[in-house]
Amino acid sequence: MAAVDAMEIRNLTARCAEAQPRHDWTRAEIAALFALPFSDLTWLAQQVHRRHFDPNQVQMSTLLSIKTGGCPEDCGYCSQSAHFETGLKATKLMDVQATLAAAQAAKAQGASRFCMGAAWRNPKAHDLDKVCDMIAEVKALGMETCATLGMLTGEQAQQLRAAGLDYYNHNLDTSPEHYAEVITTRSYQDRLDTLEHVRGAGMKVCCGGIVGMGEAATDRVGLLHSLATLPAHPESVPVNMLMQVEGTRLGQSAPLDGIDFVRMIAVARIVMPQSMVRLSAGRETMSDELQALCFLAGANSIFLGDRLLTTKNPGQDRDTALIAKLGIVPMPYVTVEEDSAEAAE
Ligand code: SAM
Ligand code: DTB
Ligand code: SF4
Repeated sequence: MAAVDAMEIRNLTARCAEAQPRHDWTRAEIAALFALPFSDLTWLAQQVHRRHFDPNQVQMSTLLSIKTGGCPEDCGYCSQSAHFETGLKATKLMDVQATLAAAQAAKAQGASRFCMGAAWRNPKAHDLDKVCDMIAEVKALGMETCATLGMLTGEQAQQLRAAGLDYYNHNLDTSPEHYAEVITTRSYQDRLDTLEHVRGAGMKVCCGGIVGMGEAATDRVGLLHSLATLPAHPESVPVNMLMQVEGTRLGQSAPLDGIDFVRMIAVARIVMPQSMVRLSAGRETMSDELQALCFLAGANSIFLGDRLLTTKNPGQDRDTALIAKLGIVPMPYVTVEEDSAEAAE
């Protein structure tokens, strides 16, 4: 991407200092942010981050795959798609009690948010009833709840909200242009429709994407543009580095350069200043130094535990050491109710 001159850096800095989050970002502006010298970009991201968050606080979440594998969708990156031979064993939907036990263990390890993932195109009615029971139980532990279950209708979103679901994760994954290279069994518009149903039901939105899938730099611009121009920014933006899974269509993609990954985090922080930017999949293969750069660039949420859904995550020992080295403190959990009360004051 073309270099940015000093005048443009001043203009961008001024635009980033605007008090209200912007929803009118242009692709050209986002591309110009990506093209900033690394020091200017990370400095800008840090200023934006410190305006809205305590830079030493990182939110800790835990993931549990409540239904693994056998998914009818053909997402080219996914170990759980029935279209690929990945050696993964498909399972049935977990019991409510087993899910609750996993949430209790996650809480004991310091997680404040518990996210349940299912390998579905969309949930069936009887399965959704069971997931709603899980949500109610996890919520009763005093944890923030999140689920990712595929596409939802408006009614299903309302049912989840009524059960106490705080966040719904549904990613756009990549730019609209690159999307068909990654998934053919559901469209970009399908995903936007689900996001609208989640919003309509009054839940918080967790929506981001994956990098390192062989996309062009312009696709990373396009993904952040799609996210930052939604009617409301997702409260949580997971930035996943592709976990290369053998047997999947994208399993052999060229890895993304670490500095380009940090740029992705920094630009996400700048264009969605009030969102949690989540350093999601990919930490397993990242050095402590690369992760530290991500936190400096504005990432403020991670998944704890030695497993994401089906792939590896650093695990407790490595994370405890990293957290101690960087002086990171877990972000306290503010309930949705407390949050709304604060906003109303
Ligand atoms: N089946 C549901 C769906 O796709 O809507 C929910 C689970 S799905 C595994 C959740 C998200 O995890 C995907 O949208 C994708 O962004 C991310 N993901 C899946 N496999 C990944 C991989 N190999 N590397 C990085 N991220 C991945
Ligand atoms: C998201 O964007 N990243 C998390 C969460 N949402 C559900 C999942 C990452 C999954 C990585 C591949 C796996 O473990 O199967
Ligand atoms: Fe299925 Fe979700 Fe994996 Fe796509 S990402 S194949 S929808 S589990």
